[in-house]
Amino acid sequence: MTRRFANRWNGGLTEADVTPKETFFNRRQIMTGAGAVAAAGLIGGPAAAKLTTVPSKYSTKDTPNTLDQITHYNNFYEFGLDKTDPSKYAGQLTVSPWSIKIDGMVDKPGTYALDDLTKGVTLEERIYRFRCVEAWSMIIPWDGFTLSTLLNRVGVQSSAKYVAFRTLERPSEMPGQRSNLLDWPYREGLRLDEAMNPLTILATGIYGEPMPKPDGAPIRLVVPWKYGFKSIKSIVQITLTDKQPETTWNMQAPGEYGFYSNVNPHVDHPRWSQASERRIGGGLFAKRIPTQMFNGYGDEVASLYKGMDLRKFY
Ligand SMILES: Nc1nc2c(c(=O)[nH]1)N[C@H]1C(S)=C(S)[C@@H](COP(=O)(O)O)O[C@H]1N2
Ligand SMILES: [Mo]
Repeated sequence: MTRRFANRWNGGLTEADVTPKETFFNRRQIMTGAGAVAAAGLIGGPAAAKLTTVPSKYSTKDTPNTLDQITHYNNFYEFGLDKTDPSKYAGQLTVSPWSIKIDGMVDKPGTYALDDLTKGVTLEERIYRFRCVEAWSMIIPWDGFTLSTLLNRVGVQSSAKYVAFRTLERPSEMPGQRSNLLDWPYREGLRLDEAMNPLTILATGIYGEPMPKPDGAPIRLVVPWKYGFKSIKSIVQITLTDKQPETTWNMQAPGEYGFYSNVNPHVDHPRWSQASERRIGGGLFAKRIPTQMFNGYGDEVASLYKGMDLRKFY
């Protein structure tokens, strides 16, 4: 497996080097439920019981994808390049105990157990559109809480302007990290006002189940108006800083992936159009859907970018 990664590594790898596996879904006509996903070892952690969540006013009305689709068509390069690799290899990831180091420009830095960070927090169900830069999309019913809840708990200092995130680095359980496929650990960042926006959540589950491992157990970011790669998985570090953070895909291919990465049908990726998308589960011949500015969340977030040239700040 390591060899396969090494061979594919050519210094110019991009997020879309793997063709979407459309045929995969044609083979998977029988949709299985949460039970089958749990049985496959993809949902881990002590909280096997259903989580209690309240519906959120930010949810879309679109019909969600099935849990089976949501856990078998993933980008999680720590487990391989193929969309089906995370469903095959993420089961081995230990997600309990889990802690997050919070540092930088905060009043209460420290390494916090995940249970302590989420104690007393109400989980909301957020049904969000999720749009990948490769032009596929899903509708996912996340369970989570606003990132601002956590940031307010630790106290953001007035000097902070950005939030940086890092994923777990554990090659013994993450086979993709045994090669230099990407510059590990996976890194992402948001401007502080983006981070504090009520749409931005830390998700800990899907469909009332603990976060499935292929989707970034036990806790991952969800930023619904940005391309999928901004939504970093399996977070172990959150740093408040006054400098724009390095981000994995921007370091990998700066001409293709910028810091902002807002969903924008008018700004094409250098190698393909971003004007439309293919909904996962719609079948091979389903019509493509026109992509909406800010993924349809313009009312909530357009004001964050007033006066900015989004062609320049892509
Ligand atoms: N740590 C980590 N986070 C990641 C990725 C990754 O490879 N590693 N892939 C990103 C990309 S490109 C996408 S589209 C989404 C996919 O999320 P999903 O598999 O839950 O749909 O996760 C993002 N977060
Ligand atoms: Mo993506």
